[in-house]
Amino acid sequence: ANLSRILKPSHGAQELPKCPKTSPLLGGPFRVTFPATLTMDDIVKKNPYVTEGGRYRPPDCISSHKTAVIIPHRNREVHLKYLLYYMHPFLQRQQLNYGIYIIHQAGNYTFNRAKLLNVGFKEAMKEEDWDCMFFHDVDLIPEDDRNIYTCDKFPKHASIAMDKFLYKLPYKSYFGGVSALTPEQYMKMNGFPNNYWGWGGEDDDIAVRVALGGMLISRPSVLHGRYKMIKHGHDKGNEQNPKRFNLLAKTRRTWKQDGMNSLEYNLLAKEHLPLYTNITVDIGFDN
Ligand code: UDH
Repeated sequence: ANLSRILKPSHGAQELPKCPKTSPLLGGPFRVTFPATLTMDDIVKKNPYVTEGGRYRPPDCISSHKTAVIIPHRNREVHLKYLLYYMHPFLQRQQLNYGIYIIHQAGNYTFNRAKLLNVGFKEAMKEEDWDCMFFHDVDLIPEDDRNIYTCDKFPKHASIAMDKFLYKLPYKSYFGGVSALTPEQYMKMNGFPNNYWGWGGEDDDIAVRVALGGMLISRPSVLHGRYKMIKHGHDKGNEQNPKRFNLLAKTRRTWKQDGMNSLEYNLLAKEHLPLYTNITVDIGFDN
């Protein structure tokens, strides 16, 4: 008898086929609303295949994509709830292996989005060999299934058509909101800057670093890269950064010294919650 047939496992991942190139589960555009009574528990119940830490792999096929979604966060619990409500089913319809990480800045010092994203990259890569990192503001909800959460040949800016900017790029080199890089692309630009405290500038710095790393910016179709921003006011502890223009003028001279290779922080907690991995971090303050 054929030995391989005898030894064939009766169950397990080996028997699953590869997922198709384009997921048959994709819809097109969908309407984003914010149901008032929604709870985290409702979201858990709606996502039975999501495992501890907010991980998922398709139950019926082998995905060739491993995407980590990295979300910088402090004091936006309501936004987080709505983002998770949409994000889990959205990524599942794309048939991706994925994990969701919330990088929570501890304490009341000035917020630092880019440094939190560096921490997210480092901590997520310690857990898994992700092949694509989506850096994702908590208040941006994708509105079309064809906005595929995989990486491109170049760093990708995904949130190119936000409702708040009338579904257009606000300016040509805009790189804020949602972007996606492979670990190789990320390391090529020494990650993101650590020294932008407060609101503004870090996204433009990142765009400059992409160019300094010898890369271009990739974008989805303007029909697909659509996002709804959850309306909010200015956050306490994230006031406009008056130093941002000075910092931005120096990026060319500083990027090789400031970034992943100079990242320092204190990990306070890592929790594998039902819908996401929560990383609480002390990232210090501006000095
Ligand atoms: N973030 C937090 N907590 C904060 C500040 C920022 O979680 O206190 C995160 C969050 O993921 C957010 C991202 O950092 O989506 C970017 O910050 P932001 O939302 O403040 O930036 P944005 O440009 O808003 O979206 C600027 C304030 C707009 C006020 C408009 C009043 N009409």
